[in-house]
Amino acid sequence: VATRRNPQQPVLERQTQIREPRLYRVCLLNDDFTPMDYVVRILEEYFHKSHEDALQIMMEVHNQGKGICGVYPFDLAETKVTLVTADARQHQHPLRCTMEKE
Ligand code: NFA
Repeated sequence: VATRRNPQQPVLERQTQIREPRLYRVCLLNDDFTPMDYVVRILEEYFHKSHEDALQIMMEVHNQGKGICGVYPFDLAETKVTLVTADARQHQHPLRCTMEKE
């Protein structure tokens, strides 16, 4: 259903405040069981990383306990967390993927 402009209200006074969406970091957390090559595959497939970048992020997670896969608006971040978690569980890996406010 189309919303109509109130003809009493001049168009020029209907200026709307536009804001950038809040951004969220999507992170992977280390564990002792998920295979390294699987984590690299996840970073390539869901976060569009080059093989080199994927390897580097995977090693950061492995060594530091956590690494950033990407920064996205809420809905995209949430979708990535859901898809990565589903993929990991399907493959019976305990890999955890989380999101946090930038
Ligand atoms: N620590 C895992 C291993 O040694 C690898 C891993 C990296 C797991 C990044 C989770 C995240 N197999």
